[in-house]
Amino acid sequence: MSDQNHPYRRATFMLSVASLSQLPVDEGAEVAIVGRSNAGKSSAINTITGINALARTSKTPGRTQQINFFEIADERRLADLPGYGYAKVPLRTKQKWMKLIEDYLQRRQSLRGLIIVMDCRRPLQELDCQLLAWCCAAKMPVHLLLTKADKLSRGGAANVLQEVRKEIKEHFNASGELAISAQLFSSLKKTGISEAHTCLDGWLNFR
Ligand SMILES: Nc1nc2c(ncn2[C@@H]2O[C@H](COP(=O)(O)OP(=O)(O)OP(=O)(O)O)[C@@H](O)[C@H]2O)c(=O)[nH]1
Ligand SMILES: [Mg+2]
Repeated sequence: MSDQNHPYRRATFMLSVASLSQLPVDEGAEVAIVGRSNAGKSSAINTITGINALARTSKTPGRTQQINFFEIADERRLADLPGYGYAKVPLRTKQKWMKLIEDYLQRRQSLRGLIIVMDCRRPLQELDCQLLAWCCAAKMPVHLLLTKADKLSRGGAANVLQEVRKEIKEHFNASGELAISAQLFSSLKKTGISEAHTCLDGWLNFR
């Protein structure tokens, strides 16, 4: 599929939910974008779809406090989850978000995979690892998007990618039976888009 003609450019905002009783019908295929607060999740959605203001981004961490759904095609969705781990929000709010994320992950039948977005300067933080461990236990496919790659030199970014792949192999996927992939990405420089599309194409059945 050529870069200009990908299905993601037809994405539209569906709805925003603050509780799981409001989730869209659990049918078809869905991919969730998760990660630490301020990692660049919403920016990645905009870059992947090529639609600038589709998902709201912010310099203030903790901007996305609800689950935002985007429809790519009939019964194919992306879900932008609230970021976890932001230190400055009150504990109760933090717990509420974490619970929303966990409940969503546990009950969502149409979930085909998780894109875990990590700032490539701070990959595999504690909560990322907790989430990865959960995915391994649930045999949920994961794609690690190491974003803000523009903040590192080319060689530095390549090293991070290599390190992350090594960590995954050693600590999370020793048997090699799980589908965990990783890539570099930059919303600023618009790099890594086609690699991300290839992953989504597989999960959302666009092949
Ligand atoms: N240099 C650079 N900055 C980025 C990149 N992606 C995101 N940012 C910046 O990082 C900040 C956070 O981006 P968001 O996309 O809002 O992050 P988020 O993960 O959705 O944040 P929450 O919704 O608060 O959890 C913004 O100031 C973005 O402009 C990138 O690839 N490169
Ligand atoms: Mg966001």
